[in-house]
Amino acid sequence: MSMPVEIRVGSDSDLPKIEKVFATLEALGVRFEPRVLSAHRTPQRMAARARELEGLMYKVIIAAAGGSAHLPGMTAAETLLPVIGIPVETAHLKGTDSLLSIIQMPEGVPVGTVGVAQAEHAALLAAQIAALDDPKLRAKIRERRGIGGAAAPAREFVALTGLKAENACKEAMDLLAELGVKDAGVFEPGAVADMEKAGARAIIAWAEADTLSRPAEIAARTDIPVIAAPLATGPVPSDFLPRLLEKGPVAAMGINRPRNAALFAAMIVGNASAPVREHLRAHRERLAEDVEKKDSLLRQFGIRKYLDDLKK
Ligand code: RP5
Repeated sequence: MSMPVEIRVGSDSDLPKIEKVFATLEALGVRFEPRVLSAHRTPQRMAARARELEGLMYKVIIAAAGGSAHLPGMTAAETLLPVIGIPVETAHLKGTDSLLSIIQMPEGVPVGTVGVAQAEHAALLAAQIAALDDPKLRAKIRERRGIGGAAAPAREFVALTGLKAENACKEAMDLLAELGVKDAGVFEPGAVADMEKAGARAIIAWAEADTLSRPAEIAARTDIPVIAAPLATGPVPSDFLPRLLEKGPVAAMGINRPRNAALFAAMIVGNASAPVREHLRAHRERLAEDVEKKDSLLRQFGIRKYLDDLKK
């Protein structure tokens, strides 16, 4: 039997805090491998293991960490599998530190983040991703979550929803096409049944200050993994991300990262499509080349000229 989920924590002190992950996956009959791999204390071991998982046919990684919680992001930098991050609650900052460390990833390397201590949401998301081509497991998840009916079999299709976010939709759809995802379409947020009928493999739900609960409302009606993509035009209040993540299960991106939402959706599609995974690999390589090019120009011209050019 294949092992679809790896669950990694930065310290064994995290294990009791995410116990619901294990209980939920056990109840659904989803196999998993738990590991203690620290981004800071065992960086090489953590990275080497992350690089192996794709070849071992894993489908998704759950990574939990607290405080300066770099494990999910550093794991995501080493793999093209979708990574779900759980911010562990901390004594002094109540997990706000963990949440911000995990969610605000740079463009190119998304982590699908759940709310602070939302271990059950992380497990459900992982199960939903692992179940996309397994009708029996999908039915079990829907039953557990109290979702009636059955979705059409998942095809290479990503649904996007949230009509106010037209630019974000275009950016994400362009990137999905570039990554070789065969089909994508925009729906009204209430049209969850249509997204299910269309055989969506992932749903990208835009959320703005006045629609922060929308991704979770959609997620409440389907077992298709929902990617919550928050958009803002200026500084946001401190409860912006906690409100986005209050309910679920949703895999949230950082603020104003529509391309990361597309990449995360493509990673889910990549579990069932070798060409999409190859496009993701090439995309990741281009990002690295771009950084290397900038570094070599900086060394060539020196800091003064480089800064002058940047300001032009
Ligand atoms: C993080 O630091 C771990 O993931 C854990 O949440 C936190 C504390 O680790 P310990 O000091 O308990 O090992 O990296």
